[in-house]
Amino acid sequence: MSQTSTHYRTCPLCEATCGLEISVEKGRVTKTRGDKQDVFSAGFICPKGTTLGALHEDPDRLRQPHVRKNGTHVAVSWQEAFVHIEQGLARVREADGDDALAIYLGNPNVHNLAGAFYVGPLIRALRTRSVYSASTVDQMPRHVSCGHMYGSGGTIPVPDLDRTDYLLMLGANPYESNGSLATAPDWPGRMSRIQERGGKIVVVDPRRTRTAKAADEHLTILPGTDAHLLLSIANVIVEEDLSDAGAAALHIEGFELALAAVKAFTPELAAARTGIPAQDIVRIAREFAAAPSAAAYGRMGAHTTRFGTLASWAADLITILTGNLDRAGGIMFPLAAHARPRRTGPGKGFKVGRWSSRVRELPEVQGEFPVSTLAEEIEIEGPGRIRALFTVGGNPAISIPNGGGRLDEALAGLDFMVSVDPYLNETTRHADVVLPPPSALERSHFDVSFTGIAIRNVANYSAAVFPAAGPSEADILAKLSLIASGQGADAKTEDMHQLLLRGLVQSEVGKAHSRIAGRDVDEILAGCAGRPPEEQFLDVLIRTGSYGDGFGADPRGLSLAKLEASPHGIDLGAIEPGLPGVLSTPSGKVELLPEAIAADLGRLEADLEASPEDGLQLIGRRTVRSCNSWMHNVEVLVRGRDRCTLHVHPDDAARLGVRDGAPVRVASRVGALEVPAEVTDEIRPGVVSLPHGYGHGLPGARADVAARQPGVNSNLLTDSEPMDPLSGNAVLNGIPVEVTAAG
Ligand SMILES: Nc1nc2c(c(=O)[nH]1)N[C@H]1C(S)=C(S)[C@@H](COP(=O)(O)OP(=O)(O)OC[C@H]3O[C@@H](n4cnc5c(=O)[nH]c(N)nc54)[C@H](O)[C@@H]3O)O[C@H]1N2
Ligand SMILES: Nc1nc2c(c(=O)[nH]1)N[C@H]1C(S)=C(S)[C@@H](COP(=O)(O)OP(=O)(O)OC[C@H]3O[C@@H](n4cnc5c(=O)[nH]c(N)nc54)[C@H](O)[C@@H]3O)O[C@H]1N2
Ligand code: SF4
Ligand SMILES: [Mo]
Repeated sequence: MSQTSTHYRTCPLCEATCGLEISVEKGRVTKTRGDKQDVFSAGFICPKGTTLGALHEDPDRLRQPHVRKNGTHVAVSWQEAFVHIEQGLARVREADGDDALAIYLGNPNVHNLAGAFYVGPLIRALRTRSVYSASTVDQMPRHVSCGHMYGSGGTIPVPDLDRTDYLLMLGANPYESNGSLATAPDWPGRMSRIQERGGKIVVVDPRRTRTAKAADEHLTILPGTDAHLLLSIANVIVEEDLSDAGAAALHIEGFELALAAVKAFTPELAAARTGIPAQDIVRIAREFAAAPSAAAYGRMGAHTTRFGTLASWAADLITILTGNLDRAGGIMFPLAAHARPRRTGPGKGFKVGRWSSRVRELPEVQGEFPVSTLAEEIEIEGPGRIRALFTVGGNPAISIPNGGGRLDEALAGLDFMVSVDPYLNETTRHADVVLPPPSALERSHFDVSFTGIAIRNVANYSAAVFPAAGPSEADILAKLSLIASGQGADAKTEDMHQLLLRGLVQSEVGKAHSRIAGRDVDEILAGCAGRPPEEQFLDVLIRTGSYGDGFGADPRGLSLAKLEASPHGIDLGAIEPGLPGVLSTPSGKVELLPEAIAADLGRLEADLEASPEDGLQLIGRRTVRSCNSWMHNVEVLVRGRDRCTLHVHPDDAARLGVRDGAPVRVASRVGALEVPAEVTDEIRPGVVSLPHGYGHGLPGARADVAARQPGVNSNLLTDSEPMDPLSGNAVLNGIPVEVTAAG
């Protein structure tokens, strides 16, 4: 057997889903390049893409379960770890009941198959409503606005990057982040092709980012005011009679009401709030309406503010008012390989608030509570107080408001904590038991989440590069589910897998419209046997999905085996119009002015009168060599200058007596920290920026490289009180701070 081999696989680290070509020699990765033949990424990668080998070999990555004994984590057998969990869980349940259990799900869950299929069963087995995730420090506003407009939180239109003539981007920096809620490898290339086609890109950001530099126009907005900008653009479109929903009009409810709702939001008032001159707002509105096709696209900067859901809605609003919904070059609904075939007719619609949080009585959204409330739910006494926490692939001690201080203390005070994570990080250092999943190279991959929001319909399966040294993440989560449902540490995970799979197939054959309606369950199960369980799930979804082979019904259709035989992926074509089949609102139409949105507009209108902040406002940023909090342990990515600095505009620096490179003290309502200043005119005066994901080197954490350049935790400054009320999303941008020279 040859000792060198080449493997093609999709990078699971961010939303861009780049294809990698990985060379392996004697069991070690020797080279990683972009896969030029990948049907979607065509060779594009970023610096992180080459580090899967380094992550796999990182000596700090846990290979064995760890249990905390006398304050330190020691390696134990899997059996010992599971018995420990069984006992710990029993203790908490006996003392405080099911309501004392909670779960936090971090970002990597949407980047692997186990997360897609095994997190739900674990939540059900825990019998708890205390579910938290990184979604409420991220994209929850988008789920909520789309849920109200299109009927489901998962029905998210994406900008048609490859065909649009006009892209208005708010609070997104894909040159560093590689994009979000619009999966597209090589944003830079796709953006320049918009310009080569004669199109225009406008970037709205308080910072002159690399993305802003590449754009045709950059508007330096004041933080937290994107909803104002977008509504004033809508106002111009309406006042100047430029609105025309085009072919989508047939499927839109509330058009006239929406036109009336934007009356108050004039460009003059918006100018005062956003810092963008009224004549620019008017011009952008006219350009947007006149463009042959146009798309408004907002992300982190637009969503993680007090008006996040309104901003998300308003971006779709202006796109719809100008006839750009569901057509080439506008915003469109992808159709992934595993997506259910579309059906028309009214749906159940989108509901929030089916239950409420204990302390602040905030509504459940998508089955979750705002993660900003996690600390108080642990701290405050009374029935239902959280006493045991499961975390799966997350680091809330760094990623959520008040993470470093208050949540850190709360975690230390829990009665029991279990983490599924490959690292002892700032959060998992508090866990009684840490269960490490295999590395990314030790598992197969398919992007269930991101093919659903990709700007082109593609399907790409990758096989594992190395055999897994321990149980798969699906096995770990299945075992936790068995333990949580009272079946003990010795229960067989295979039984759980079979139960879940059978359930999926049974429900599918029972659906009148399914491609396998009425078929024999055992026959179908036999048809996808012989693979890891998470792949069998995927196979069932793909084969019963929109392009599927229906287990023999359509031999030309897709199956996992077909994908496996196409290591560079299968291109399923450009996105096609999907109305009305994508909709699941009770009306069966797009709700242009949903009730919840209409009710919240008053809050924005009241904010028109607010005077702009006179002090400094803090915003975040990402750099291409980071991945939230967990990749600062990769030497090649952190080499060189310190990237955890406070960006300060020269005018502010002069006024505050702050020198480039010198330490400054930054204080907010809730906390303070010291960090080196970086004086740069790439940020708007009055605004300062600090990246998140730092604050390493804490006792009990194990990440040697990261600890050498620990940086500071920016979420010591963010406040867990203010929120976007419709989504429960945290406010991570536009935080009032004071900056003073330190030292
Ligand atoms: N390199 C790298 N890539 C990543 C990640 C990472 O940590 N590092 N994380 C991944 C994840 S989980 C996500 S969700 C995505 C996020 O992807 P993006 O949404 O592109 O996120 P950011 O790069 O943070 O860009 C947000 C931009 O908003 C600007 N901004 C701040 N406040 C405001 C405001 O009020 N209004 C406007 N208009 N702009 C504002 C900031 O200056 C910043 O440039 O990135 C993913 N990709
Ligand atoms: N101030 C501020 N705060 C922010 C943001 C911001 O822009 N500004 N961004 C927010 C955003 S968009 C996000 S998504 C969150 C991220 O918040 P989190 O998801 O809480 O944090 P991460 O740093 O992504 O931590 C991921 C963890 O998963 C582990 N991990 C990696 N791969 C796997 C795997 O395959 N399986 C399992 N089980 N674990 C794995 C890593 O070791 C790491 O510990 O942070 C948010 N916080
Ligand atoms: S852009 Fe994202 S998916 Fe592509 S190589 Fe970098 S981290 Fe991986
Ligand atoms: Mo995120």
